[in-house]
Amino acid sequence: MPHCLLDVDKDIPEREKHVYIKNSNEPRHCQPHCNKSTIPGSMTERGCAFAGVKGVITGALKDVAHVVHSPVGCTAYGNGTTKRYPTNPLMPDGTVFPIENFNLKHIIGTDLNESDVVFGGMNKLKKVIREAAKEYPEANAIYTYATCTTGLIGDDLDAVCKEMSEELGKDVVAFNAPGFAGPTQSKGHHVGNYTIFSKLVGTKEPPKTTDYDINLIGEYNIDGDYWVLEKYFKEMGINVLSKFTGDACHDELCWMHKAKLSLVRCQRSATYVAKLIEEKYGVPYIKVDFFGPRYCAENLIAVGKYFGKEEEANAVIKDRMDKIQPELDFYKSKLQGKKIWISAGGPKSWHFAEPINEFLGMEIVALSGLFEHEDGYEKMKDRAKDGTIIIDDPNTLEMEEIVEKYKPEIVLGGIKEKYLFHKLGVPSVMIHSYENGPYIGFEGFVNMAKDIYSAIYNPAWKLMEFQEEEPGDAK
Ligand code: CFM
Repeated sequence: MPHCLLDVDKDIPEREKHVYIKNSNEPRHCQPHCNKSTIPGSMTERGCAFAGVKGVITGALKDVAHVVHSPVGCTAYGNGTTKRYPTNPLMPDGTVFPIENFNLKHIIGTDLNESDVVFGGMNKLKKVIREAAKEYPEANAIYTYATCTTGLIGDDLDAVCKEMSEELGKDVVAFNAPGFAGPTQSKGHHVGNYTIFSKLVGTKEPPKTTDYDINLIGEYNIDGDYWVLEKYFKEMGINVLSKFTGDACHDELCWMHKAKLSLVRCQRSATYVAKLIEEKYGVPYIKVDFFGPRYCAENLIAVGKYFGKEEEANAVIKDRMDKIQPELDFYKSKLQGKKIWISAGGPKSWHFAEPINEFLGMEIVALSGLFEHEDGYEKMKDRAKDGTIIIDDPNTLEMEEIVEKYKPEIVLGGIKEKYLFHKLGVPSVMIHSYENGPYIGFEGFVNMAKDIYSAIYNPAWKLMEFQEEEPGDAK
């Protein structure tokens, strides 16, 4: 079946398959190929498996020291300052964690060199773990990470961590997701989930429990998203016992087996751990979506129903909708009919597609993902109208062509492509780490609408003039 291809992919069959144009007459299984290795030469924006575990799953924890077993490059890449995970210093037992002295933004590297690669780096890893424990005595645990180099030379991180846990008297955990372990960061999410489940869940007890305890899984508190949801749950009388992992501490992961219900917020990166907890400890889980007013309301009601707190859920919804409705109406009047491309890792592309159309009246012309799997592309497909281009792991040339052909008036994307779009004269708002977030929940959706509005209506775009290049211009 011939796909409507992008011109730049005409002679690249491996890429052609990753591009799909929504056509509701086609069978359900028609969708872009995904979760496959990027082809050499394609300028991907994906992250590696190590980025998936450290940059997504564990980096948000407030009281953990991270030791990256690698040459210095991976350490620079994994530095937490690039990710916006704010944390509150309050610990579950009411004490205050000294975040200022600790600086969770730092990671500690083993700085492998050639002789370590030849003779093995395990002794160096031990030395660095000891140094980390000394440098950050407040850290309640130390996590260490394999990387491509240590994966290749075969250093046994588990053995080192076992020895160091005994020596230091605190949890030292090995995350074995060397960069090459899978095609994308998604493999690192997977390893992170299994490691946390097998090494930590069930090893500690919470200071107290209630009948309304939940695990909020796959919520990383990007630009304060978790704090929005936390308020809703508090007002409903529901207690977040553990977060996985935004604004969380190490111990919370260890007592996730004690909750009454798990909510899975990011279903790509964290459904695994919820399933494992259900299988072993009988804690049921539900997949939830709090992006956009309608999903947020529906899912708060679902959680409310589970705990017999539907009325409380309705009260939260009414209060927030009353507050945001006038602003929503304003932004809709300004954004109605504008064309938009949503380009996230995967989940946010399907979370936001319908709300942006329903509440802001915008027309989705393109959806894309970096590491999404079949189930996620199926959702993108279900939520797009015919003719929408759905593309997996787009490269720069493809992005340029999509801008040219589909003419989005704004792209929701990441920092890696933001300035590419700006150079093409198209405003771009960061949907990964946000501009002026949080973007979740009722008020979060208004924050996003406001950022989209100010980006599109910024008078700077009128000043851009495009001149056709004359042949011979480039000297
Ligand atoms: Fe989940 Fe996320 Fe996302 Fe993600 Fe990401 Fe992200 Fe994302 Mo950027 S955990 S999959 S690996 S919702 S960092 S907060 S925005 S690509 S769609």
